[in-house]
Amino acid sequence: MKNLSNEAKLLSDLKPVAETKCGFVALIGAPNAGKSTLINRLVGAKISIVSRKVQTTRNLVRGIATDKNAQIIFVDTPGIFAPKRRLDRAMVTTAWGGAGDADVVALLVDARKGPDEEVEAILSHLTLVKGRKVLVLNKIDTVPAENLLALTALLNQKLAFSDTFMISALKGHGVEKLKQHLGGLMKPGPWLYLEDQISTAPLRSLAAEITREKIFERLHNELPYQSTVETEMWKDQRDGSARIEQTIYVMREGHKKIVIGEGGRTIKAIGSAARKDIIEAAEQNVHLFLFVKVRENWADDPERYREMGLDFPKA
Ligand SMILES: Nc1nc2c(ncn2[C@@H]2O[C@H](COP(=O)(O)OP(=O)(O)OP(=O)(O)O)[C@@H](O)[C@H]2O)c(=O)[nH]1
Ligand SMILES: [Mg+2]
Repeated sequence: MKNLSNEAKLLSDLKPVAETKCGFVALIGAPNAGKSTLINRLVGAKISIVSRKVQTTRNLVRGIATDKNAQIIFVDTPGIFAPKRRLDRAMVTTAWGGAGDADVVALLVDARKGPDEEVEAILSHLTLVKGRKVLVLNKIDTVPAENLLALTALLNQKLAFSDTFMISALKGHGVEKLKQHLGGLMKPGPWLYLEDQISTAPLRSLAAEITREKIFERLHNELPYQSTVETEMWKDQRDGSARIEQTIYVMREGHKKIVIGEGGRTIKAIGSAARKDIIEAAEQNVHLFLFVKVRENWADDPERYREMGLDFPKA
């Protein structure tokens, strides 16, 4: 009797392991291809910030989705381009690192742009990356259908993709099918994250990213890539709300003036837009306090890289 119940217990322990599947899918592509838009759509919530401008994502953002018994851990990566500055190099190295560690690499290509120089460079490097590769043509809402077949043929000639998908991350077309396919590619194994977890980033980093997105939206022309945001304090209050203090680092005194704006108008607008999104992400009321600090060389400061989740490139 004892043995039997032991056996039953053993079986019940083993069963979920045998049935579940899990794995990593890296989304790579040129800047602005729509990687972050896609990961948000796959996960069903905003976990990675999006903008019209290139080079929005700076580090690896993991989003967790499930398809039946498969847990798929998507890794959003910074856009890959020819890096110049130290921060660019850190971002591109990180993106390729994400691709190398994944079970499946999904290359996102902006169907409107097609295989430009950036995509060509990624394709030639991608041949060196092991593992299964799928091609995802994004933004199909912007091009006539006949162009897509030609583009599929051309890109598949350059690299042997196991499959090609045509999607609109923005509108959602084809995304479910892509998710199901990727779910089918996951290997048997236990889930690495809890069923209801959608991201591995702590809320405080997401909150900092949200504020960065709002700065980007308003000030990209004045401050291209010249700011970074850190959440310095997140304190849950008795009434269920959170007091959050964030510092916006800029490079020059002049930039500080731009962020603050006339009579504090700009920073107020940034703060209220960010607060709205942070409330949604945190599911609690939020009091957001923003501070602006000048750090001429923040882009050369290892501490800032650590906060961003990037390795600091020596040169
Ligand atoms: N029309 C259209 N626009 C899209 C689609 N997917 C993304 N976009 C837009 O493309 C722009 C860039 O999207 P992101 O998701 O930030 O692109 P990304 O690849 O993450 O960019 P980086 O982080 O800079 O590498 C945004 O303005 C999106 O709204 C799509 O399917 N159709
Ligand atoms: Mg992005």
